Amino acid sequence: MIPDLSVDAVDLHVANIERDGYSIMHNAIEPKLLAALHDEIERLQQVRPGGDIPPGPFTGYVTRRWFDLLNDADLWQEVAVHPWIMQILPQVLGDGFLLSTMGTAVVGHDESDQAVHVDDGVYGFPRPHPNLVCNTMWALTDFTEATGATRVVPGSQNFEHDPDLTEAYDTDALLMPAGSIAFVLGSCYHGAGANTSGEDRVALTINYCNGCMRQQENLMLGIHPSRMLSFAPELQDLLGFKTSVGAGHIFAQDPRLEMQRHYADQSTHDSYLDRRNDLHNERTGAKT
Ligand SMILES: O=C(O)CCC(=O)C(=O)O
Repeated sequence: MIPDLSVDAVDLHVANIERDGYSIMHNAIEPKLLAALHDEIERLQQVRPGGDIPPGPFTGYVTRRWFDLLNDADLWQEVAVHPWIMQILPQVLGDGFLLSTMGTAVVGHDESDQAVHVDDGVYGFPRPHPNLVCNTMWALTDFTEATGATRVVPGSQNFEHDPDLTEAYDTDALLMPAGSIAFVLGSCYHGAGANTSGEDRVALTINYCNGCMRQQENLMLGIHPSRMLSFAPELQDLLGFKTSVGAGHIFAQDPRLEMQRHYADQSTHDSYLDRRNDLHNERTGAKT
């Protein structure tokens, strides 16, 4: 298991995120997990070829994005609660923050750069506002200029407006070796770089939000309750199994109690998952 970050390291990342809108952690993904993630992405390519969403100008034409990952291999449960991320995010998003969406971003060769955007733009809040979202970009291969490292506009979390998606901004590349994880604040202007390397840039985007915001993926509906009850309590909390200030209760109690009464006697095997991959073409509109 990866050792905890020191208090000084946590403080440094929190300060970087506050000042620049991003921060990079090196050697954050242990070699065994890194290898297992590559194997899992190859498996996803076999069972749901090309990713879970159709090609498009914003999400990419040769970028493979798989979602709903907590219904896939067990290792995604480990990814969601990475210990260093869990140490840092309470100071960025506040206690009771939630997992918002988990996806892959496997950017293929010849993909052009993505429009510069913000991840908390979905909420449409006037700026400046408190931190609503923080993304974590997991580099499973090297992030270089050529592979299409995520590009950021440092300090843009303080800008008064969300970016104009048609505009070209001065950006810096988040250069980092495979095994690193970068935090990118939801209000920091950013986008994937163009990939001219001839190889895939393999990454995860694991995105968290403040506990009073709606999660981007409807995780509470997408995962069967009895399956969620089999997850570690820390992950259940991130899915919404605990109250955040006054939000998220049932009968003014910890919602976990009612979830257990309701679903604990049901099988953790969700039979829908047996045919979920077979519906891939129907979901993405892919021709068979
Ligand atoms: O893949 C990247 O480098 C950034 C992805 C991103 O920002 C997004 O898809 O919202």
